[in-house]
Amino acid sequence: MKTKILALLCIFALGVTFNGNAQKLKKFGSSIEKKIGPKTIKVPYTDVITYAGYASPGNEDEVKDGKKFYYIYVWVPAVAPEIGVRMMSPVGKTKLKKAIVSEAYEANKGSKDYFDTYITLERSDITSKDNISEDAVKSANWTTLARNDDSGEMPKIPSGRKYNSLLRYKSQVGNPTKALTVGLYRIGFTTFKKGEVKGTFLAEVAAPVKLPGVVMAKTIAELKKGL
Ligand SMILES: [Ca+2]
Repeated sequence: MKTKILALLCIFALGVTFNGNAQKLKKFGSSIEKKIGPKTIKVPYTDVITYAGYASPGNEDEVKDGKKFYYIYVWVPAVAPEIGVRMMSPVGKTKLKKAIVSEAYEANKGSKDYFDTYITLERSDITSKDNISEDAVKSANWTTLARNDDSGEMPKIPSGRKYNSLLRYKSQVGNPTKALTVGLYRIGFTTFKKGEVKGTFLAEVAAPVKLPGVVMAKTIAELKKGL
């Protein structure tokens, strides 16, 4: 009996340790704050799109400034007041209830690999969905609106460091180059360090209002299917 209790205690202790390191995303709070009693909370975004992927050497979309970039494309069909982007690696214990799960993630979901994430939010000069094509995307002008390396709001990576990324970008109404107008956007994700990127990741794009017709995809071909 004593051994049994001891074994149970051991399992319990192990469970606690695992949970302590488990990566799990909480609700994605917007920049809008609300007082609830003595606490100030960030009101969660109402529209969140989640993408689960797996980055591996050789499947990057572009090498820019020595960094291997992977892109997720987002078609924004209406003027948005704010866009939130966050990314974590590895996927860890986060539930993928409504996520878009890529084939690469499905094939590698058991992987323990992860990397130090780095995100960018870019807008193209493509403002009509009829003009979206592989060639147009390649030759488009891309403007970086925001970037983030490490965010203290994100779960720590398995080594205990706060290396995951989060950004919130508010539309600057009246400033055509900084407003979140209708158009094709992309999230660039890479590592802080230059070199190979390998591991599972979750990327989320979010808005504080329901934006009907938002399409998010890893490739232009997939994006066009959803338009
Ligand atoms: Ca980072």
